[in-house]
Amino acid sequence: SAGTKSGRGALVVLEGLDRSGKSSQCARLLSYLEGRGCHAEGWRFPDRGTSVGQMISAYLANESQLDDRTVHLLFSANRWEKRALMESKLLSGTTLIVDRYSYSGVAFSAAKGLDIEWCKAPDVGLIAPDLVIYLDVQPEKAAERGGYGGERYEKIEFQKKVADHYHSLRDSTWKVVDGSLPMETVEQQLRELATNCIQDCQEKPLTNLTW
Ligand code: 2DT
Ligand code: MG
Repeated sequence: SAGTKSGRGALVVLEGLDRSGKSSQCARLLSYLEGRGCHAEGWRFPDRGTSVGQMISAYLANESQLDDRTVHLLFSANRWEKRALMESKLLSGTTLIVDRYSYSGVAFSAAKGLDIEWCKAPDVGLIAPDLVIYLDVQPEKAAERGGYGGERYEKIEFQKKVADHYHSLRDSTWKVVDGSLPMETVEQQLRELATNCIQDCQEKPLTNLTW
């Protein structure tokens, strides 16, 4: 069952625009899995707790200015600095529920006009997710949800471009969930997707992201 440590953990990523409900759904999914005796942890990127993460956080708060390519590479470095820990957690049977990953990295930087292949390159070799859940919410609807927090990127015109780039990144590991449905409905869909994924990948080797 999902509660045994017989195999490796699953790498489950949630993606979506700002205010799409990712963070709340990650928390709900995590407590559900923990309640079922599953070894799981919630992670998020950017991880603002490292020194690279603090540079990113200052940039997002408009407290510092950084060149677009430079900040792109910092976001990627922020995933690379967590790769070894991520691998050891997964191999020891812990499932990781991750709020944003490389897809945010590419979609947000490409929305600034950077070349998409250039954006993908630094993340090649990170651990490939077993499942990417995209919470699909129209940019207009997301903006209505209590507004944005005032960080860089939290502007509707920019979010529309991000949504287009997310769309072009979809592959076979993606499941698109309608994030405008009631919170409990979304939660139920995520429970099923994650539970199936955890079962399915117990015996599968980890693979690297190749795009
Ligand atoms: P949060 O609001 O989820 O903390 O994200 N971003 C994120 C990027 O531009 N590149 C990345 O690689 C990642 C992981 C998305 C803060 C903002 O950072 C953006 C929103
Ligand atoms: Mg945000």
